[in-house]
Amino acid sequence: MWDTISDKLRKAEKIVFVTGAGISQESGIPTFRGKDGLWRKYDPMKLATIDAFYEDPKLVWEWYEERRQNILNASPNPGHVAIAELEKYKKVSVLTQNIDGLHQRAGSSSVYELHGSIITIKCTICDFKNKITAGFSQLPPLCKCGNILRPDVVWFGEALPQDVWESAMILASSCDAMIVVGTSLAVSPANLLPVYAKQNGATMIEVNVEQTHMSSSMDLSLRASAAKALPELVGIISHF
Ligand code: BJW
Ligand code: ZN
Repeated sequence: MWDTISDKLRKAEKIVFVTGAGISQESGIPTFRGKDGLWRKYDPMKLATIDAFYEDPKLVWEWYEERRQNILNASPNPGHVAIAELEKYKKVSVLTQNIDGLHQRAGSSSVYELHGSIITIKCTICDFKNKITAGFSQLPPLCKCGNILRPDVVWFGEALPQDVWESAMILASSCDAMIVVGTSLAVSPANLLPVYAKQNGATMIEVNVEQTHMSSSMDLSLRASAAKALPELVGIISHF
């Protein structure tokens, strides 16, 4: 069975990775769900919805600033690096739910940020959007128009950036192989991407330290950490 799968992976032209918080866990960035997950300590409805933000923008900003500092001090791990390396051999796209920018810092050139980015801010009212270049003198920071700025991330109940989502659906539906890494697949609509790939006959691989509801639908489900499994997997795919 392994021979057939590795053969299909070597022959695949278009490979899509769908990644979640688990891929950055070994870079020291906490996941959301699970025993050390952020949602054990914090209530998502008090931090990751627009209502929560308007209720207490300072609290939400403090949480994002603490996470942003941790992310800026973190480095891509061998899992991120392996995905970037695969670009030497295949057409690779990365559809990530992560806001940490570590795929780009590892060298991946085709990254679609489904849930936005922690290093970008946008205005709650006008069209202003920019990269964060320095610390803030006050929280919440204010836009030139006088209104509150917010992190450019997607909270519960908000739509994903439409252009990113449309590209992600097309890439998922047309890839030869999809590798799903470090996501619980608990959050929609990102958790539909493996469904689209499978419906279109892609070879499906999962890398996760735990089982997910899609593990049994995979051609291969590796119960291993991303930093350990991805360099091995990429080695097999790129070994002609
Ligand atoms: C390892 C590992 C290692 C660990 N190696 N593996 C009821 C009310 C309101 C909304 C809904 C509702 N029911 C359904 C919804 C929809 C909602 C949703 O799905 N909710 C569910 C939770 C029930 N979705 C939305 O609201 C989305 N928008 C939407 O649907 O819009 C509709 C719309 C259309 C048109 C107009 C308007 C609206 C938006 C979802 C936004 C999610 N946002 C967050 C926060 C973003 C910013 C931030 O980071 O602060 O995104 S929530 C959080 O979950 C974050 C993540 O990207 C996302 C996914 O989590 P992920 O990555 O899977 O992490 P974990 O922790 O869950 O899993 C980690 C995995 O790694 C585990 O499996 C581990 O085993 C594994 N692992 N270490 C390998 N070393
Ligand atoms: Zn503004």
